Amino acid sequence: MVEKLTTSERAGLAAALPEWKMVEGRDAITRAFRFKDFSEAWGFMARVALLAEAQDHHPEWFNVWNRVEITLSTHDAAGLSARDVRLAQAIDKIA
Ligand code: HBI
Repeated sequence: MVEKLTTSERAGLAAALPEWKMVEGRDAITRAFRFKDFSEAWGFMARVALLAEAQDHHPEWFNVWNRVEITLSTHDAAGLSARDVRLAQAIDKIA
């Protein structure tokens, strides 16, 4: 069982992940990305997919042409965990 983030860990989220927002009504974080075109968006998604697979932690995502929206939550924890923070930070490096 994966542990959810503690209250004090959550207090540091805005500083650690300034581009990510809490999803309303859900213990999850989300970020929207916009690229030049579909090819760039898909290239980004391919890189995130490999990263996610390597971390055994997978995003919920949505793509239309040059837009990609990613939502992260840990199903095994029924909420946000350190795994989400780790993946979000790695995604930020790719973007
Ligand atoms: N991805 N976002 C997310 N949350 C999980 O709990 C999760 C996952 N990918 C794989 C995974 N868990 C495995 O540990 C198994 O539970 C399938």
